[in-house]
Amino acid sequence: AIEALIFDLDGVLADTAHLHHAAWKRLAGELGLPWDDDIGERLKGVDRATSLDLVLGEAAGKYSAEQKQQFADRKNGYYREAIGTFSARDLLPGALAALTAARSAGLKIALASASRSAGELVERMGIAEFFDHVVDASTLARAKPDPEIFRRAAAALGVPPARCLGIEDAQAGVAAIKSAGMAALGIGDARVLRDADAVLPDLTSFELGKFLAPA
Ligand code: B16
Ligand code: MG
Repeated sequence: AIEALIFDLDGVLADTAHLHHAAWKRLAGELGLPWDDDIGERLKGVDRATSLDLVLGEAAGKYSAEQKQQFADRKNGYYREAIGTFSARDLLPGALAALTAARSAGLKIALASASRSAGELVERMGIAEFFDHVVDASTLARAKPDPEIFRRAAAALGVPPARCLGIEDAQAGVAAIKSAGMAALGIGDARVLRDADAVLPDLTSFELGKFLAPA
């Protein structure tokens, strides 16, 4: 049976994907790089350095490691500016209800976000106290789709992966959950999140009872 829920943040609980997207697009514009809005889907759940490589595309080889670090910092500055006014209003629909249901059912709850701003965001949105553990993204050796972040969350909760349900909006995230040996609930488009065990358009239709049955 499921004993823990491990949530992704961006695109699952918090409406931040468009802000990451806008910050990268601004950087790309400044660098005179081509921009295709489809890149937004591929940036989801991917860590900052990998996102930068996707944005730079063929131009990636032109820049030194120092320049790339500066670009990543610049994008992060734009993003940090955008989340400076974040509050409970920026929770995605159904997020608070899902967290409340999980806590009432006595489940453990962890946050497995690739974002280094995750801790600040959950504070700003007023949901920090729901989490028994928040993985510190800056301490990870490998980014999603590697299972490290989900494994770390399960270990911190003391719950075996087979009894955890991971909840993700990104392809890379669903892949990470499955490689960690967990059940995956995808949030978004079922055609994109093909490898998830179940997919919902958003958390408003989340019914915890459906996921608690013995595995
Ligand atoms: P930062 P998640 C991910 O968060 C975002 O989806 C992704 O777009 C972003 O690049 C990544 O966090 C790193 O964020 O630059 O703030 O450290 O979906 O794993 O919650
Ligand atoms: Mg996400």
